[in-house]
Amino acid sequence: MSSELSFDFEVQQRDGRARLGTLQTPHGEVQTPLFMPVGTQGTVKGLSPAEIEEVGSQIILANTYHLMLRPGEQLVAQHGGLQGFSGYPGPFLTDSGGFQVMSLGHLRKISEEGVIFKSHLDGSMIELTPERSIQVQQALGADIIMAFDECPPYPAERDYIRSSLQRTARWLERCLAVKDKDDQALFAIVQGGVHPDLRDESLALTLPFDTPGYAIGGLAVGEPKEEMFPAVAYTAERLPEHKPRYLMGVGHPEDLVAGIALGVDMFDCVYPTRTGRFGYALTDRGRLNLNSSGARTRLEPIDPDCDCVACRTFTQAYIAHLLRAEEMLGPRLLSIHNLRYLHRLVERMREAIAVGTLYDWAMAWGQTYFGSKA
Ligand code: PRF
Ligand code: ZN
Repeated sequence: MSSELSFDFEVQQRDGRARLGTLQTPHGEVQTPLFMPVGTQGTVKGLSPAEIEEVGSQIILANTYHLMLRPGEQLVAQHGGLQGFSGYPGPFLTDSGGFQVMSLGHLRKISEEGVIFKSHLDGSMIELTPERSIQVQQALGADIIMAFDECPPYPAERDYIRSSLQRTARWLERCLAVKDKDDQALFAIVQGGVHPDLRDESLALTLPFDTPGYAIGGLAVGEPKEEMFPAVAYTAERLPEHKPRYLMGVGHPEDLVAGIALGVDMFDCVYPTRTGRFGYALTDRGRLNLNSSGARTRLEPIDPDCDCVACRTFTQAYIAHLLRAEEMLGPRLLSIHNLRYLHRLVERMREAIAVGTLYDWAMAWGQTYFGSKA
């Protein structure tokens, strides 16, 4: 196995199970815990690279599935990778593609070899295998690449979850066998649904590969939160102390607060940008609907304590007007505000971890966040 050059993770401080860390990547150092905006097509929808930096994003998630289909990984490679292609100079992480094949629903066949699916763009049949996923992710050039895994839907039969976590471990071995670039860190993905014994089995099959980071996959796929959080807690506390832990596809504010308290270091989710495009703003008092008639006459910003350009410059009434008039600045401003909100939320938690007050901070935050909805 190749050693990952210029990749390093250090835990600086702990508060309960929560950790404060630094992750060194070839394109810069990032502070954990962190939230990654989703840039599926090599762009965080609607934001320029300068705006992505201004809201406080440290690393962007891009998708193997979409970029291999269009424009093709070779064109990205001709730009020197995702940084040269997108103009965003910082670190990237790419997801491996299997999950996107499943969630886009064009899956044709899944076998030991890999998945065969119909392209959502032109209907052609495409094969994605562990080897091909790594080849594409190497061409895209992200700092962190993900193992090719299988994420069962919820609910799924125990036997199916079990055979798929075993297959995911065999696929991990195939991913590592073809990986031949040492400037990318490959993270393994632990599966096993919400079942502790299946999480144990996945951990036992995965940890011997000693990858530089681990993802908790297979959650936030429709299971109730009362089942998700115990599975996060169970898995996170069995992962190595000195490696980053990434909870895939999770990113509602309350999930970040709980996940960080349970020892997770990295998150990604389309939620802040998608809900922003739909006209919703995230705040400490819950989610604000700017499509509502009430918003049209509010002469105050979304959040007077927020330092984003939307809150520093505009009233809610103006943003509500933009949405009604279908002006593209509206969804853009809400995407900017929502990303800034999540990054600030995580920043506030990093500060609380640093001084050992995370528990009190989280209780106070929860009272405001949930209290105003009751
Ligand atoms: N595997 C991969 N990507 C993912 C997931 C997974 O299980 C999830 C689950 N929420 C989101 N994205 N490869
Ligand atoms: Zn704001």
